[in-house]
This record gives sequence, C-alpha cells and structure tokens, in this order.
Amino acid sequence: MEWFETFFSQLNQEDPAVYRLARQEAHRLGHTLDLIAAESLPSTSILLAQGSPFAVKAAEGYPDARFHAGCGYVDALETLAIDRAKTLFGAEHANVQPHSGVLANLAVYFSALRPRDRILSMKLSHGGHLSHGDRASMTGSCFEVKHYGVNFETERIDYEEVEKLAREFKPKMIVAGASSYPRVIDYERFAAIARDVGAYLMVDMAHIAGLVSGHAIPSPVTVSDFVTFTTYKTLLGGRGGVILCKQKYASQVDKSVFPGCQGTPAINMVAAKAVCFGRALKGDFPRIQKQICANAAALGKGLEERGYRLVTGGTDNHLILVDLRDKNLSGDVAESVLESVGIITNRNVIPSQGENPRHPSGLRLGTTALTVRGMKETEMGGIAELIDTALTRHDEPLTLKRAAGKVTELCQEFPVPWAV
Ligand code: DSN
Repeated sequence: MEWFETFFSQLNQEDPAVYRLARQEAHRLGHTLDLIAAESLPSTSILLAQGSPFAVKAAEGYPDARFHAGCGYVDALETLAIDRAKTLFGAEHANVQPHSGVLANLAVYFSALRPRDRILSMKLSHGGHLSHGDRASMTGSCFEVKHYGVNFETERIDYEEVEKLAREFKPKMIVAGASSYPRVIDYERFAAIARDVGAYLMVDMAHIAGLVSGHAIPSPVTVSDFVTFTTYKTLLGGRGGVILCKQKYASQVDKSVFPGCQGTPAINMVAAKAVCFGRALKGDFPRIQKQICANAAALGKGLEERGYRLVTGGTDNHLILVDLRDKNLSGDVAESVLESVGIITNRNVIPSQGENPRHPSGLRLGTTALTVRGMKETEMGGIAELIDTALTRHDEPLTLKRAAGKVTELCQEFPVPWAV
C-alpha cells in the first residue's frame, strides 16, 4: 500500500533501527493467524487517525472548557466522538479520554468510591481482570475487595454466590465483566443484586463492546450505573478506553478522568475512537459481529470434534477457553508450539485450577482478527484441524513444517491489507 511504503521509507531515513522492527512486525502480522481474544485488526483509517495531526495537541479539559488555546478542531472532534459513542450504545453520557481500559476503570472507582470502600468483583483466575481489584493491581490495594467466581460444575457465574456475598460483604460497588469468560452475563440479575444491597453496578465490557454494539449479545448499558470498555478488541478500533454512565454521574466521572487520573488526553486516539464509532454505526457492522461469534462457535465445535474440552462446553461470544488437561499439555507449551507454526494464542488459567497455577492448563482463542480478514466457519474448521495436528504431533518437525505451510497459504488467501 502506497501510504504504508511512504511511512516506512520516512521511518527508514530517520531511524533505521525502529524501521526494521516496524517492518518485521508488519510482516509478522501478515504471516500469522492472530487468535488473541484481546486483539483485532484495525483498519487503515484507524491507523492513519492515530498518526494524524491530532497527535500534536495538548488539550487539558473538555470541549469548550480547555486549559490550552487552539482547541477549536479538537473540541469538534471530541464532541463528535462523544455523540457517536452515545448513539452507538444508547448511553446518557460518554467520556472518551481514558488512555486505556485500566484507566477507565480507575476513573470510575475514584468517581464513586473513597479509598478502602468495598468492591465485589469476579476473580481473576475465573475470568475476571487485574483491574477489578486483583492483589497484583493497585485497585486491589486502594479498595477492600472480595471476589465471586464460577460454579465448578457449570463453569458459569454463580449468581447465587454473588447474591450471598453481596448481602454479607455489603460492597459499595459490584463489578461485572470478564476477560476470559465465554458466556453471556446476566446484567439484569447483577443490577437486581446491586439494587438489593445499595451498591453501584459497573460493567467492564472491554472484550465484548463490539458484539454489544452489533447486537450480537445483550447490552449492559441501560441497567448499569457505569460501563467501561476499550476500543481495540471486538470494536475493531485503536487502543484506548471509554466510560459510559448515567447523566447524574457525568460530572463526577469527567472530573475523575481529568484532572483526577489523567492529564491531557491523547487526541489522536480520540480521533481513532471517533472513526471506530463511525464505522460501528454503519449498516454492515452487526453482520461482522455476528460472524465473529459464529466463527468462535465453529472453531470450538472443530476442536470438540477432535476431543478437546471447552470450558462451559462452548461459547456465546468471540472467545473459547480450551482445557488441555486431558491432552497432557500445559497452556504455555501449547502456546509456544502453536506460535512455531504461526498460530498466535495465549495460555490461560482454567477456573478449577485454582489461584496462580505454575502452568496454566488452558488456551484462550478469539476469532475477531480472523473474521476481519474475511474468514468464515469453513476456515475455522481448517484452523481447528491445524491446531490439533500441531498440538498432538508437536514432536514431529516435518508435520509442524507442513502445518506452518498451511498457515502461510491461509494468510495469503486472507491477507492483512496493510501488512508487508
Ligand atoms: N485484558 C487483557 C486481555 O484480555 O488479554 C489485555 O487487553
């Protein structure tokens, strides 16, 4: 692509070391199959928006209330991004400035809670997220946190346990949302529990925001006090976080983002968010989102047919969690065998393994990036076969070489438009 070559040639003149790495990364992206559930494949317009003149501007504050001059176009851009986010999700208020999902979560906590207040959230090892009060995150040291988890038999959220814990612990905020949970979450049930104990409900829909916007799965927006998400996963945008909330919390949320948690926003990322929401408001977006789910289901079915056990027995969204214990393989070995043939995945804990196992026994697979490349159920069947071949015959160099060749063929048939 012409713009990409111009970018590379400028970079090469200025900084050959960074140029070489950027070119290698673009080549890696174009010649591997990305099954990381937290990634997608941004369009050329998203990449260009991130590198646009908006990268220059310091713009502390909000539209029409900035601490720097020269913000006329920036104000119009941020207002456009906010309006599009509100329309897309049917939200009363949106803040598009958070640099990341973690910062969006922090800003919500500090907008509604005081240090040491209580949070009830999903356990990391059951599919939650570090920023939901895990010990390793500062969210775990600022607040008093208790975790709920999944039922070991169904491997689904145990709403009765959530209810019981909420009544005993009396949290000020309940957090719903996960990063490796393959099932739809019952937001109405969470909202009822939160109402019952007088807690705020915050939903972190980072992984599934695209699916929600495309009506492929239910939305948490109307029943929650606060919703956070990132734009670079199923929403197919660039990096960065967003907060949605009821109008009555708008001012406290805005103050918590700036000046509470951040300084000047990254206006180039706000530009990419505007482009991302504009794309998601177009007619064919729901079709892509439904295909992401259909592909995840097809990939799961292909693996089940080859004897793999899926956590919860399947998926409602963009990801599957494969339990490798029957296969006598750890997730880290599986991850590196698959990488050696060009299939990029990540190891993950299986809920019943308990906290911090030395070798996670699961593999988390997501279908967003492959779907954006145009792959459908047939290709998912082929990829399930490739995964199985690589994992079961990982000590046969020739078999791995043949599998890598098939990955290359698939990459050529479904190219990444801007990769080299
Ligand atoms: N939340 C992390 C993940 O799910 O992998 C990164 O975005």
